[in-house]
Amino acid sequence: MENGEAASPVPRVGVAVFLLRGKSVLLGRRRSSIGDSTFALPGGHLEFGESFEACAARELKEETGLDIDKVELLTVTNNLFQEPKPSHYVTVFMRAFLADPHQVPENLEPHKCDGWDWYDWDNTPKPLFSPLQKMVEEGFSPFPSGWN
Ligand code: 8DG
Ligand code: MG
Ligand code: MG
Repeated sequence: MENGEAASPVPRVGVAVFLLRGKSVLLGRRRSSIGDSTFALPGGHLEFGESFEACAARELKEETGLDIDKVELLTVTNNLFQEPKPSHYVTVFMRAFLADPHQVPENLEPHKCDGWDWYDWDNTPKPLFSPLQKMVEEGFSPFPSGWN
């Protein structure tokens, strides 16, 4: 039995990262039992003892090979998923920038993602992963105020 899959289910903590470049954010199409084939941010599960910033940097490195900089907390959302079985994530959304603007994302976990690309936040690809879709509908912006 894996962590978080106990007989009595518990909420888990996800950390998702808005990696910003100009007006765009990095998104990839998920290959996962939760939100399969929807576009989502890079991110993953908070490990025991880990800071949000360290988790963001680790997941970015593992999933895309990118090094990030200026990592900060944006918001937290509470997410319930019914399929493929009930699960509950408290998701911490971070913002970050490329440490080296010349670095290019690589798809390092092709079993979990179809590939990474930059998408204009004003014109996101469809379908978005449900927690992200909800944020778009609520008018959420990951950009610093006065950005562009
Ligand atoms: P890990 O084994 O690398 O720790 O986990 P992962 O396979 O990378 O986990 P994940 O599903 O990518 O992220 C963990 C959870 O975070 C995800 O199942 C639900 C929550 N989550 C959201 N929104 C987003 C998002 O936009 N991107 C990602 N990656 N996770 C998100 O609620
Ligand atoms: Mg991961
Ligand atoms: Mg992930």
